[in-house]
Amino acid sequence: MKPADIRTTLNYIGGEFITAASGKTYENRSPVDGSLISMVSEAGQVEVDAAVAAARAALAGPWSKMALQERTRMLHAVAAEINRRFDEFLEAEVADTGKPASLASHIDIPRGAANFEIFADVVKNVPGEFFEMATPDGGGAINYSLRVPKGVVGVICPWNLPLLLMTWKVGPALACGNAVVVKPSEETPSTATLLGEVMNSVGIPAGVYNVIHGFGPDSAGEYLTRHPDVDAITFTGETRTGEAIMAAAATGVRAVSFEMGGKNAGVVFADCDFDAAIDGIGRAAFANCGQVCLGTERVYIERPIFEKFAEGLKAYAEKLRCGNPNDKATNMGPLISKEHQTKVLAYYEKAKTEGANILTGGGVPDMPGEMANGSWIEPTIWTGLPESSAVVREEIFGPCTHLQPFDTEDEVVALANDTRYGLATSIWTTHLSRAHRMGARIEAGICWINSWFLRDLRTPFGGMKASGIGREGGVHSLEFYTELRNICVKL
Ligand code: NAD
Ligand code: 6OD
Repeated sequence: MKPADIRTTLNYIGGEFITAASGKTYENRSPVDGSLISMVSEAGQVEVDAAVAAARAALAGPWSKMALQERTRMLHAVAAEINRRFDEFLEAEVADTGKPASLASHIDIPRGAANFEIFADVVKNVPGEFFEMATPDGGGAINYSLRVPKGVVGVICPWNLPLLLMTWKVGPALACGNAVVVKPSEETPSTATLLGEVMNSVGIPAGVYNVIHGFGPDSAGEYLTRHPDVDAITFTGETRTGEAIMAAAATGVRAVSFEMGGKNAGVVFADCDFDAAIDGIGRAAFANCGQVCLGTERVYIERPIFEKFAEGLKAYAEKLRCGNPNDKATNMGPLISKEHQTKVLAYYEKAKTEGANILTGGGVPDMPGEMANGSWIEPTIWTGLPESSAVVREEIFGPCTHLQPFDTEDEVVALANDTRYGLATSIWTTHLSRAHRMGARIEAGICWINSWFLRDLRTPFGGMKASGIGREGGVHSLEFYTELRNICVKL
């Protein structure tokens, strides 16, 4: 691409698209072929201060005075505008991530719109609390609750489902009347920026939604999470990053909501609907090139069907087609970056040195032409590793999974729970009672039975153990994005 054709992705502060005062930029490169997508204007402390100040000012302006009906109408308008500009969002998301357009058009972009609709409806319909009480003088008293916005919310996002995960937090935050400063991942700056145009065009007041670009430590991410005028921080990303953000949030005792890593177990019983289990575990292991926090990197299979299941999953993996994300036949994109490819390949090597049996994959596919410069990787299935192996214990975040046979329910519960994480699980069985028993016994915030990534946005979403703090979704999001106040009236 010639320099004159290269776009600059700008920060969005107080309703305006801003170049950082330092003039610093960084490259946003395509994971498909390494080509330059845009130069990104890197926010410094000055821009982070400006974004937080713009958000604070918005809270003092028309946003906080706006009637709930009007605020929620505007959020529906945001959703409608995302849908109207669907193709632009799709193009931007596919360019940044390299994920197949067929996937992004079914999941990422529709959810970007739905995340505004659902939370607009939730806040309109959630009832308050009311308690009557007796008092010694016989007059009595009543108590009722009020929900008020938390204030300025810092939103720190990852790169795997950029628009979906960002709006999953911005939707409820705005529905509750907060103002936000979003720090998208440095890998995927585009759709958050495009959303700024949407906010302007539907008339969301300036400063309600702000976007600053940059990295984590010693950059925009850290400046935002350390900013004393940020009231609460919501974060999706790696557990290690969550630890750093929690330390930053300790100053000023700011509230946090964390959705973090996982090493999720899939459990397949011999009585499962076999084809449905292959399809479900196949998606859980390989969708989005394995870059889904809810994905399954460990599968436990009841011994009588172990060999058959392993063959079935191998066939599933070998049918996946890497390629241009805009080709209809492509159902597997690249990893997000060369850096992530190096990390995932290191686990592929470790699996070899630890003696894994490689059922399929284990390397980098040959890609034609310019795509040879992308961060491609083969979907990979291993068997035969000990449970103590780093490959079985650590989150890899790639299209890979380890298969292990089991004999009893107690055994598989112990295996599934032997992890510091607790995000999600999927259980495949037609035995009704066992399905419920397993759902209760596996330590995970989200349990799918005979399904995977089936989302009702009213349900609580989040992780146990090192996978998260708090729950978002439906009314649960209100617990984080509002302060609940009690008013006690003596009668
Ligand atoms: P990451 O933690 O590296 O980065 C996430 C965001 O945090 C980025 O915007 C980054 O710039 C920022 N950041 C990094 N260090 C920071 C710091 N010290 N202070 C402030 N901000 C900082 O995660 P990633 O690589 O972008 O995403 C992959 C990870 O996200 C995986 O571990 C995955 O499991 C997790 N994830 C979890 C969920 C969930 O719902 N539980 C969803 C998606 C992804
Ligand atoms: O569906 C969601 O709301 C959600 N937070 C999904 C997370 C996927 C992780 O990669």
